[in-house]
Amino acid sequence: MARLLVTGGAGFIGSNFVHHVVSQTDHTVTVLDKLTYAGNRDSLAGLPEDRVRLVVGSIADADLVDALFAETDAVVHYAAESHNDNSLNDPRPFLDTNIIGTYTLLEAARRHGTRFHHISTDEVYGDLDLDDPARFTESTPYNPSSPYSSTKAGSDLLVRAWVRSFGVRATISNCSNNYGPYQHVEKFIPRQITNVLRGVRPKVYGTGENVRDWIHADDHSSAVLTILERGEIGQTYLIGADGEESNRRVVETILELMGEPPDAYDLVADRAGHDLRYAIDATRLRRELGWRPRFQDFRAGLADTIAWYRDNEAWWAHAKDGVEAFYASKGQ
Ligand code: NAD
Ligand code: TDX
Repeated sequence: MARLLVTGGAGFIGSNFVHHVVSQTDHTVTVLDKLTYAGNRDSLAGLPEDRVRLVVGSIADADLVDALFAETDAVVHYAAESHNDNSLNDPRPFLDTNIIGTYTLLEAARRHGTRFHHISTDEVYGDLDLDDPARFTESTPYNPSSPYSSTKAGSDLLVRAWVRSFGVRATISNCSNNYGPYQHVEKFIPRQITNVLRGVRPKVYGTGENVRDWIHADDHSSAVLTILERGEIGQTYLIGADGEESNRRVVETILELMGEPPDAYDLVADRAGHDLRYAIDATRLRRELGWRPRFQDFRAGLADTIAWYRDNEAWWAHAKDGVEAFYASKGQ
């Protein structure tokens, strides 16, 4: 049994990780989450109170972070400003949380000698051409495109420097696009599912040919737990489940699964600097740590996700109008 500190544990992937830890281990979890617009305490509802505790606060609050590290065996760091479109609108919170917040945690890890796992994204590697046979590996050079991905790249580099310069016991993982329950309606898949539930046509940026490499959030969680338990200190592991799909195909599948004509969507204004394609080669994680994804059938995973949003309107309804007003102001 270990005492875990999970930053950003009231967000999408962090809350999926907390559910996974509770069901698969006997660890206790303290969630440190600022409950920004993206955090939701309801994502932790129903978890046992003797194993999961929510502390509302910022990862950039050095005193609070120090006190929590003093009672923690290992930290899994999910907290971030996570949405590319928001980072194009107002980059500042991305610097404050993703860079200064990560720095604050690393300094505490250094003082307390705490095992630290840093959650990052494949977007740090930039993008690939649609017909490029290459996929990202752990040695692909960093080339981020957006304010969001550049701050994630910066935070990864801080972790690497704190490992080498100060001996912090850290690992890093860079994962592809996640889908599943508890994802904010600002993101692509929940936005389109909730649009269809509201009788609104899905909105696809540009030509819709952009490709993302989808993984179920629960598979991301099992990979992170594997790295936390057996990963080599100082190493980076890419996490992906061979799930490349164009945005068009994703929307067509959602429409089909929801009983609508597959062409009942609109092409809207493109995202500035929109990355074309991401693709992950997760060979290291599979070979060295023996990890395997459980959700191999994207269509079935999407059907489960649609059912979750249909059954949990109270979880997302309060955020929907504000998100759509933001997109409408940009012609999206
Ligand atoms: P999210 O936006 O759903 O959740 C982020 C959480 O962090 C929220 O609960 C928010 O309240 C909290 N937070 C924000 N600023 C904070 C601060 N200063 N202090 C404490 N808590 C704060 O994001 P997500 O999609 O769950 O992403 C989680 C992590 O996974 C991020 O680091 C992201 O870069 C990474 N990631 C996401 C994806 C994806 O597909 N969503 C893929 C790869 C990696
Ligand atoms: O309405 C939309 N229409 C659309 O076509 C939205 C919201 C998005 N898109 C496109 C943009 C992307 O090509 O869909 C794709 C996915 O968009 P997002 O859900 O915004 O994700 P992305 O920008 O790919 O980044 C996600 O994966 C990597 C997460 O938000 C990041 O946190 C993670 O690092």
